[in-house]
Amino acid sequence: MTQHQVPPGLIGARVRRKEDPRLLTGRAQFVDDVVLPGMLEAAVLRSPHPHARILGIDVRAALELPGVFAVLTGEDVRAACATPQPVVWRMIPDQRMTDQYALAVDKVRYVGQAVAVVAAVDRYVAEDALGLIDVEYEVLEPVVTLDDALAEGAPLLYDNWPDNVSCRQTIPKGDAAAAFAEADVVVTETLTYGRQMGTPLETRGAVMSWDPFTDQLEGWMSTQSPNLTRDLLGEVLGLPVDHIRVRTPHVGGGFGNKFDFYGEEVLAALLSKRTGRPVKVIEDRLESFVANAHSREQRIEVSVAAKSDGTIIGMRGTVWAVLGGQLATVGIGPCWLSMALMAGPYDIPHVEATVVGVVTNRSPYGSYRGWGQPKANFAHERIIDKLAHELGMPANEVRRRNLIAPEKFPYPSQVFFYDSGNYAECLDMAEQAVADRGWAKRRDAAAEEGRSLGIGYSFHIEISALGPSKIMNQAGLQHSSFDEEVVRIDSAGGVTVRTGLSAMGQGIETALAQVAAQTLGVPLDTVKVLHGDTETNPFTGYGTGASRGAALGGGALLRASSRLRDKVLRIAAHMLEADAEDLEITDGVVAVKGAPGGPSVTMRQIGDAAYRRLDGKLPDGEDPTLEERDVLDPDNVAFSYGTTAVLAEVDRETGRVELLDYLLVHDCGTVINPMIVDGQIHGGATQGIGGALFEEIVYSPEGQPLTTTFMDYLIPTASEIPTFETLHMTTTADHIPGGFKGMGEAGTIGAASAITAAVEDALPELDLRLTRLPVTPPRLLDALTTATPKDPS
Ligand code: MCN
Repeated sequence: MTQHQVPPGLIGARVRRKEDPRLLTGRAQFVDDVVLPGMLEAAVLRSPHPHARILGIDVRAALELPGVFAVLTGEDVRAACATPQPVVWRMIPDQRMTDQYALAVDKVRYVGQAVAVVAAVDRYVAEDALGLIDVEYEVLEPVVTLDDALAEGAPLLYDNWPDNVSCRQTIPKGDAAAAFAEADVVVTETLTYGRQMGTPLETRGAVMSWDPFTDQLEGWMSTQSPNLTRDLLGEVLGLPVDHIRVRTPHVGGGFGNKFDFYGEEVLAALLSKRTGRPVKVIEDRLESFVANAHSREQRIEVSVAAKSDGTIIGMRGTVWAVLGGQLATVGIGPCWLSMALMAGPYDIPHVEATVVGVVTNRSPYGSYRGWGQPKANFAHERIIDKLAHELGMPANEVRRRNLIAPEKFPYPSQVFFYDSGNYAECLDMAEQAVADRGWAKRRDAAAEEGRSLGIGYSFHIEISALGPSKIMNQAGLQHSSFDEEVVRIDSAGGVTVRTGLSAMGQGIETALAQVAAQTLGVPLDTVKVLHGDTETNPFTGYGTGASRGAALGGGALLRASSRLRDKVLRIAAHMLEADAEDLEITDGVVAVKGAPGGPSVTMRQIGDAAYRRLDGKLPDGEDPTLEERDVLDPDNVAFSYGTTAVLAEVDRETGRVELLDYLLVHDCGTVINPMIVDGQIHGGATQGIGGALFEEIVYSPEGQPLTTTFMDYLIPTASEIPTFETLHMTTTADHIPGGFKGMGEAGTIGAASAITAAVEDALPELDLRLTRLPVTPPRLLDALTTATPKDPS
């Protein structure tokens, strides 16, 4: 058996999630449940202006309020910190950095930027004290939109920059100019992706406790990346990392936002140092809308050069990243990825893609589930649809003609090597499934009744299993991206897995337990998975992001568990006076293969032999205890992929789009738990639907955010969400033990492309191209009234 094949069993089983009973019975503990003796609570004063110079801050009245223990301003933070807030993705070497601290020092550059912070006996007093802080601002002209920022003579966000451009990079593959010169047809599109963000049920928060006698810092945080957070805290605070412990209680949703490292955790640490007491800071929902990483907003110009038979020979594109007032932890990362993956799953020999990062007076642009991929997908899928329209071919024919063929893997794209896949088969499966379900008949029958139904497709790829650390370092990541897993059988035969990966709802605890239980041959409920503590758990580079948990954690754990199983079998062989090769482990009992009822030993007896009663039971030369660890730093990332098909209905009177059916054919290599994978796809697709039809963070022309409650920022509810169906295919990642690929972001990536295509299909008489997201009812009504009828020729 090769390393990427696993025998059927618990891996691949739809077992119920181990995490759910705690969550469903209300026994889960979140950061706000952490209460320490003498703990203070903090509140943050935030800028009401999008762009202003800070002329002075008077905190005297706030400090005098009974119950207030400390007030910090930007100058205090700068003096106390070793570095500004770090940016870990630096793929563009000459990028202009924004070097900001947890509190604004000289200028504010977005509404909601933190300006001062108060620690008090409780949040009420802290909030009252905020009202007593007097900040003198010189209000400056805001730079609200991309066009404002790029305009000749635009106000500058950074006085020492020549313009508002933070970075620009072009990555070529082949000779795009030559391809465009010899094309039969060239199509061009300008696309606008709206500004969005993840909205976890639990907002961000931290409790920090700085021991003044030992300089040990203990933190409880709602973060997806405890190890990275510990490292970055160390960097900013100038503390050795072994003085810092980060714990993550339950994380009530992360969605990428909680991957980033925020100023509030630094503020709580500094306040704790200043007061000698633990300090809690919890973001409220309004703060969440302005202080959380925003994402997605881009303008993308994309063109393809094609032959008249639909073969694409060249692609050009520019991603205009509408960054906020300062760089977030991931810097240009997500926007760079939109550029790097613009050609998507297509075998295009000549590509020239550019990313330009532009700062504006909006909240910082950071991580959100999918990273740059939904935008890259919107670019390549919308341009495919347009090319098909231009050539009078079905869009899926154009896709099929250009999808990377299975024999071309590993396939060199502009930047990455795609590892494996059978893309055309995936598209075929989706088309067949749609045909089997009679969607076209439903559409045509509805048309007879005067209703407007349409079918849309998209094809997506997803980068996952983020390693290999050295290459990522060379690409600009200021951190590692390997994973380490530890598995131990205790003296009573129970299994404990320790992981540095963190859980935020994606089911990693169950998935890892399945891998360990199957490999060790023990019942699932005897496996405990411990996570969320940097002191007691192994180091995971990066954090839980980039859909790396199942592949890297699963792969490392598979190897560690296999070695532990070998040791168990050696001990059992000694105890049973048998040959280890003749033994098997079933339900935690080791016995001779094919000899039911014969001599056997239980995991508990083996635990006893390895920990307590070594004499005579532990073979000579075998160390006591039962523990193994493994590190996985794969030599490539892994690309999963899928086809999304959507059946949508458009209400021509209201411009409302209703999703009637939603299908995804998906391949993430070996699936550990198909039930969780389906759930991940549903959750991701729900976010994708939000971004396609409902969610947008809107700013007024003056730079004020207008969407700061769920009354304005419309996340889809159960009534807007269709029934999802997922079909699986399996192309293993041969460089990952177990063959696992990641998929946690899959649903977000292809949703908007498929939905916009379905809406266009529902309005066949109109020459309608939907290029702006989200497609809200007013936008669609506007498009309906301005679109020209299709040329009947
Ligand atoms: N899985 C599997 N077999 C595979 C791949 C995945 O069974 N071959 C299952 C596993 O249970 C695994 C889960 O799917 O735990 C997701 O796996 P993976 O793709 O490795 O993703 P990560 O564990 O790295 O999770 C991160 C990813 C990202 S980047 C975001 S953001 C995200 C997400 O997944 N945020 C989530 N899923 C989320 N789900 C919930 N409920 N809440 C979030 O905030």
